[in-house]
Amino acid sequence: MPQRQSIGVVFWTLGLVLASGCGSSNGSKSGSGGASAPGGASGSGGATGTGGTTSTGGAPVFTAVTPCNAATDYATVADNTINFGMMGADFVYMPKCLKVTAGATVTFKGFGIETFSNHPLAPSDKIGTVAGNPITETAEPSNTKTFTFPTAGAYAFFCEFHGSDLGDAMAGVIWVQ
Ligand SMILES: [Cu+2]
Repeated sequence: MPQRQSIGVVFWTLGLVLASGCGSSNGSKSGSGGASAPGGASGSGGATGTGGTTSTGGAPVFTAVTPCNAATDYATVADNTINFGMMGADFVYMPKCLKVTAGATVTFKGFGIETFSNHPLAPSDKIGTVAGNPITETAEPSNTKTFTFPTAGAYAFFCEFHGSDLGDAMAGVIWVQ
């Protein structure tokens, strides 16, 4: 079977080469030969998905995720840092609703002596974009952790001591556009 497949790929590639190498009149002829080769490049389970995040205008659709239920709740900050344990605001993330562009890194930073031991960080598996949330459970005695967000979505997080996976109290959302 692997041999048949690789032969198919060779024919397909050959068809592609011929198609691109020839003029437009006989290029289509070569191309059709390639497309019918066994074990070709066609696959199932393509990239289309349900419940997409793009609107007709192409801009990301806003999705309300507790506690960030309005698009205007989201802040942008120059260093993409979410602080926690700030004096006078010990049990909140600042900002709790952060907007970044796809590919950005976001740093969670404890103020002063506050660490992830005091405020264990976790991704929500109940609200927002659950699949592929780059945030991983972090409970170590350090106060800085950085995550990269390659894909658009609304990624919810919370403090396991002072928040909940439903977005209550010490919790927030990173909206990646
Ligand atoms: Cu906490």
